[in-house]
Amino acid sequence: MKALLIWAVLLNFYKLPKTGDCASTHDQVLSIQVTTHQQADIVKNISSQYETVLWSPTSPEYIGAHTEVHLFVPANKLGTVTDLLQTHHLTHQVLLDNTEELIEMQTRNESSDPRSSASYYERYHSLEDIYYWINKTAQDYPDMVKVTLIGSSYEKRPLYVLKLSGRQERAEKRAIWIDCGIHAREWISPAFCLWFVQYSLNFYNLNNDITEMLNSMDIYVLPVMNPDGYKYTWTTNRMWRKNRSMSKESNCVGTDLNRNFDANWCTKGASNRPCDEIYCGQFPESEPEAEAVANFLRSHKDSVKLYLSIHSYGQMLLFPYSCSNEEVPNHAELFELVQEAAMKVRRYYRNNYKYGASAKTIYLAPGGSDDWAYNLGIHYSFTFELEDRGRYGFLLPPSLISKACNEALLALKSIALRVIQKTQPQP
Ligand code: 9B3
Ligand code: ZN
Ligand code: ZN
Repeated sequence: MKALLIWAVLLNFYKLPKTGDCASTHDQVLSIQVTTHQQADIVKNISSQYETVLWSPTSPEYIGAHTEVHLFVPANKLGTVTDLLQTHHLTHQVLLDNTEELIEMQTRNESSDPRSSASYYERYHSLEDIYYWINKTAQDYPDMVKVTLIGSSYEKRPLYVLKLSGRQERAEKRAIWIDCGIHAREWISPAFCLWFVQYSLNFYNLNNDITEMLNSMDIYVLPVMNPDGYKYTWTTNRMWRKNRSMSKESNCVGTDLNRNFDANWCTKGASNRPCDEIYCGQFPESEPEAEAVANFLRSHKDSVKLYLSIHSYGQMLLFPYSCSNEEVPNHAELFELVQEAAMKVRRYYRNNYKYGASAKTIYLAPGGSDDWAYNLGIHYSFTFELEDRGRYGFLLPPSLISKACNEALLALKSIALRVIQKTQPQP
């Protein structure tokens, strides 16, 4: 009898925090299972109100009848949002029950760290710190690193590219381009660029793959393509995606740099409304960040053989087209490359990456940098979506940086070495 009573009490206590009207005191990320078109409309509606931020998919228009939706909900709106979900028979789980704590953990100790220690690469860094790191890296490896200014952001911050070169002189060197940080909140992306540069410089002449890569190709690395947005995620809003340009027609800020390139620009999968997360901008390359990258690639298009853009999250190795359901002429070849890379990641890290043409693997979306680079003539063009699949999403803890970067590095090396073989200059 007594035991029964205790059970009853325990069960009730267990239930208490789960009931819809008892709002959490923390900002949360919910995973919502949509199964009908009517539910899709409800979730689209919720996701454009209540100060929520859609994590996945990127825009309400990508929500369909069978979409798993990841939605950030601020603490003071949780009651309202979960009530609405219940009313419409939408099931949900709490993915993250306290995002403030996670954010705090990712930004702690940042300014006090020794900038050379190995653990430097297992933390996230402020924009100021990354600028310092760029300078320091160039000074420490004067024979292998050159820094070039390729333009500046809307708020006039410099866009620096590191050019990594092996110590072997070769005529007519081919090149690889890697950009990180197109989207501000995808912090693992700049972290990967730093990781990659550090790895390349440390293991040149020690690891065969990286040695071969640097001896046959120059590697251009843009660590933060969207510095204004990145800065904003550190100071004001961790969930920010776009750049920070002001629009003339509206009070909303920011253009999606990955919708601003001239590849079926602003057709289905992008938006012409400045308030939207996938706003395409006023015209192709209207944004100084996109224009700077496009100008650089146009002037290096004969040497650059491999284009790579790093994003998160979702664990995918993608190639063109994203802006059309059409297959590119070398679809089969690109498919083989990502398939092999994903297979290696599965084997060595026991982790699954999806792979394929973007439009079919993720969603139809125009104006992306990889499609544009492909049409420019860089026929090995890829977008990587790094870890994870939604456990932490954009708030991947620092302790998981090394695994995320190592597996992406493995995929990159796999693809790059193949491209080196395939683009061997004919004597
Ligand atoms: C989008 C486009 Cl437009 C592309 N060409 N390649 C990849 C993507 C997916 C990323 C995006 O911008 O939405 C995922 Se964050
Ligand atoms: Zn809180
Ligand atoms: Zn992205």
